[in-house]
Amino acid sequence: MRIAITRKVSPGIVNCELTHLARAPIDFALAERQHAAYEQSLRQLGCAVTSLPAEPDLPDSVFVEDAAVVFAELAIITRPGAESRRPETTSIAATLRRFRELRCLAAPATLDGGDVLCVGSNVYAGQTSRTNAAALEQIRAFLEPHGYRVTGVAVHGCLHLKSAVTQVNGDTLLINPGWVSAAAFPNLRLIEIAPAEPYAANALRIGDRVIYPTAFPETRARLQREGIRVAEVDVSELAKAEGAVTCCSLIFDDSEAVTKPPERQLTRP
Ligand code: CIR
Repeated sequence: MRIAITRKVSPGIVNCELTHLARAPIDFALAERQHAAYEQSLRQLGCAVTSLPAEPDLPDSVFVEDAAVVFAELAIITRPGAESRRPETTSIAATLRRFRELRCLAAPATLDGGDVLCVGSNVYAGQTSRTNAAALEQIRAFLEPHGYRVTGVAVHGCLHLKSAVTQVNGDTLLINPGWVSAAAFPNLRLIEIAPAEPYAANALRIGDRVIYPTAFPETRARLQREGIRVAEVDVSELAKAEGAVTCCSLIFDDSEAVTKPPERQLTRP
């Protein structure tokens, strides 16, 4: 079964971290409704949703993607680049340990899950203000023994690698070539976003569909012309917090789950 871990929107979201956007008023009640519709969309696409309660003291905690990266063999608990976000990992680790062996990043590494794009056994790690070279080394050590190839990718002008590029089907990426070089992804088919929609590269692939924001109709039409099936959601309020559709869930298959690990594997290195 496909599992989706989400977390309700924090009432503190008005104090979220912002890097590339100016602060704009967030309608909290609307953000909650939009998030509930997003969770419903995950269910409609076959996910069993584990929806964690809101964390009033952690403004950005709805963006669960940044706290972990889940692979078939293990889950990596991150050390988020923004200090205010580091406590978010505690409850995510407690949830994920039911499904995977855990590995934890340690200082000086910092990494946000939004910087990790996995395409088969290729793991691309964005080098951004949130994710550093020490993290790249640590995830390489966790993943290479399992046959993954980890490559650092330069990103400019946006928060995360997955603001600039995401996977929309088995061999196809949706990309903003202004923020990440297309040359970083040889052997993959690329669909470029519509130039008038720079934030349009973040799509959430669930099986043979993508969950996709209503805000980018020109890019949506490009996806549909390429045969990609789109389920639309309105995430206008979370977008003001620099969030998009991948950020609000951790998706994985529990048929690949391992038995609960012994305590020693949970210790930070
Ligand atoms: C932050 O700056 O950390 C949040 N306001 C937005 C995080 C969005 N996460 C993501 O794209 N993976």
